[in-house]
Amino acid sequence: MTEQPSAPALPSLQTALDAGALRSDTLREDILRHLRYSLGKDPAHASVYDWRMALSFALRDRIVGPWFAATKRTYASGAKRVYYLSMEFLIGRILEDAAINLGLHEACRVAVADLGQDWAALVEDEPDAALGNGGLGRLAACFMDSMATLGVPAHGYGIRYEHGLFRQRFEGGQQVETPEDWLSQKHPWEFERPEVAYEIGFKGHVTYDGDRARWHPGESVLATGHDMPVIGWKGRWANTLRLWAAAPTTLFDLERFNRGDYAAAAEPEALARTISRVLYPDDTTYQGKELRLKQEYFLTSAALQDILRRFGNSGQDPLSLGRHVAVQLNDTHPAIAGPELIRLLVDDHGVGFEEAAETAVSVLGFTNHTLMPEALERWATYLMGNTLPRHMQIIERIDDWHARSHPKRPANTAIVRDDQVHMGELAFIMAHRVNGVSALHSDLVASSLFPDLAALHPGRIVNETNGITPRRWLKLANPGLAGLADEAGAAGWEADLDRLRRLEPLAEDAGFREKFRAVKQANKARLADWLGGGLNPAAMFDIQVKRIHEYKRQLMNVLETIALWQAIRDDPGGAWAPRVKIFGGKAAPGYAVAKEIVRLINDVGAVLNADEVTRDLLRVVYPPNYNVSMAERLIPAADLSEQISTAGTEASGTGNMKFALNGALTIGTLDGANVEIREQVGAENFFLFGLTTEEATATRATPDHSRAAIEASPILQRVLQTIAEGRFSHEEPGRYRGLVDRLWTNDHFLVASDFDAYWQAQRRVDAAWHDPASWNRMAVLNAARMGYFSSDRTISGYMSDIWDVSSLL
Ligand code: 26Q
Repeated sequence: MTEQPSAPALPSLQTALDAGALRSDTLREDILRHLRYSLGKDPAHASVYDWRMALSFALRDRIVGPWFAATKRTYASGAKRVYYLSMEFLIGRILEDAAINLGLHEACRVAVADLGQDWAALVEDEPDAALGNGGLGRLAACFMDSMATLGVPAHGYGIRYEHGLFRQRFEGGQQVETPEDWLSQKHPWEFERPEVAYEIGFKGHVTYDGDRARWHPGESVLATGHDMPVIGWKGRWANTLRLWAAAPTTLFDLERFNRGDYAAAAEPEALARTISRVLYPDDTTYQGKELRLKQEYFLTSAALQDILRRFGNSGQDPLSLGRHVAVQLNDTHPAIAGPELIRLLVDDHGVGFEEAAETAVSVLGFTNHTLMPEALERWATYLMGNTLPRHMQIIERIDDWHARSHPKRPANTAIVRDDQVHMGELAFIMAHRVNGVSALHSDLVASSLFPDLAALHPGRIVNETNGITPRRWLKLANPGLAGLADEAGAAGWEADLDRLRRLEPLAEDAGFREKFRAVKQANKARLADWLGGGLNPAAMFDIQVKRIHEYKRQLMNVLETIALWQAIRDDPGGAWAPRVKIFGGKAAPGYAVAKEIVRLINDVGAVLNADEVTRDLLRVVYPPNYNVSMAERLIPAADLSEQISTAGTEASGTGNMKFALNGALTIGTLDGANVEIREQVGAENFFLFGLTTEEATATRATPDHSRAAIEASPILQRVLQTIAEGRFSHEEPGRYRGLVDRLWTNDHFLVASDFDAYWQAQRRVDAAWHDPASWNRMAVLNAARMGYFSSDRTISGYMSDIWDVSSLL
């Protein structure tokens, strides 16, 4: 046997569970200390806000130890690091999640109660950190949680938007947006880092010093870092989410000021404030807005400068960057990273172009989240050339380099074509791995989105099916079910979700099923209370919550709701399964069709809920302002999960996973991760309907497909007739005539073609509901078989397939 040289011992990790920290009495003293010294409040005069702040600071104190220890170990190990670049992090509330990960959930309850306060009230006082639109941003938040749990040395990089996603209200059933204002209160989970600041340039011109280019930006702003620690399960590891806020570069101001150009001197300040002011609320149609491009470059440049500064401190050769650093691009939004990294290497470090390009490719990975052509980012060359003149040159050089390395490449693989910079092609060419987010989606990325680039770069496209963190989406959201899983022998599922398999045999155990049912029932009763309106908690809670999009087909759901209402009215004594249809979700402010669907749902709800004949059997509820914290209330109370997108349109979906994990049954199409969920839970425990991707493509190509489908469906015909007559819009009978006309003539998402299959599947759901033992057996099996969809599994896949990094635990 040969003796292995022993590696130097790494600094030890300090977990949050170390002696003393778990005790509620020390926690209570720390809360009081923070109330007094950090907030300057006497307990007698402290508000809920004050108590929440004091508790947050006391918990934050307990994160700092593990956080420093993890940082020390990362430096000492010299291990490869991961950087996750995302324009969105949809985090939600932090306090309770931190308490759970620290193992202090119970201690918090006790300490807070000892102080005469209500834990739930403190938790609910916290505003959501809503720095994202939907699935892509929430995925980034789940990934941060999993990377901290798995001990991956990682940073997240994002923008510290002053205003996150808008707040939604309904006025006369119509969506009204108001600004979100999460930073109006102090944000206790961040540390401002005024010393971490980088200059970010825009516009200007390029000069040459020999063949060395020099970019002279015409404008610049400072990116300043704000760090949020992200603590993993049991407090064994913590990473940093570094969010950039824009600030004026004062020196620049002064120069202009001294020239007497006072108006111009004020410009950079205004520009700076704008850049991190607000999250773009559109996740549907791409619009070539200059401010959006500036935001994307702002994030990307600040992150890469920070990464290179940290790497440079270690004194290594820039060409070895790919061995030490992995940078993941969350969609194309930070895809300017390719040209920016080349620029920094070539212009600032004197590296040759080709070596720089190869280095960049070895560092970068690109995740695609959408196939929809209208959502793909493209920038007009004049806008790119004007905003980032040096990058435009580099992009052309990359295109040239790629064309020369692949002399037979088809014209449509070019980054610059039709006077536009195609960010998808740029990201693909500049990344050593490109991944889709479900098996079906990754196949479609290769076969329809980038077929020619896929052929030029075999092995580059991989699949990493999405996942969700079981800490937030089971333990925090559904303590009843979490406790039952522990009790029933699956303890430890938080870090090993496959352990839920141990519940599988209990699906046959009537006693266990009864406990499982009781948990669901309690969750439903709590939700019914919160929603108000005297909902029947014994009714089936049928829920569709997600952004409002034509492809997600909330419209098909509301049409089926109307059909069901008509069927019940035709036969009020029938054996109907009582249902509460719950909708939730925001429409992008500029997406008129989505807003029309929002209004229709509300209009239909108003009529149906007032109908004495049907109101005990069918209700429609649409609580406004769906967000992460509302999801935590709704999902654990769901009986039926609606995942009904047109096949081939939803990249993955992650709500679908949250529902099934919480014991809801899915009615769904063969789209995104539904396919894999159905494989895992078993086809017999999933209500499948609808066209496949291939069938959908073929149907779309058939002239008059929707007319044929409507004419073949008396049920759908009657529904459309009723809407067109103004039954749900008495004061304006023509309100939905356009919507109905479009279904007849221009039904791209195949609502009509899938309607009857959906209706039939819903009737199978009704039948199943009438056999509670069988329903609950299926529900148990759904939860028990969802282990695969832990984001810990997803991150393990990224670690081995894309990043080549290992855990430091
Ligand atoms: C692009 C340019 C300009 C302004 C905004 C945007 C933009 C912003 C957000 C484009 C797209 C998004 C968000 C996309 C998104 O959320 N996609 C979802 O990603 C999830 C995680 O992978 C998947 O589960 C969903 O299927 C997918 O729709």
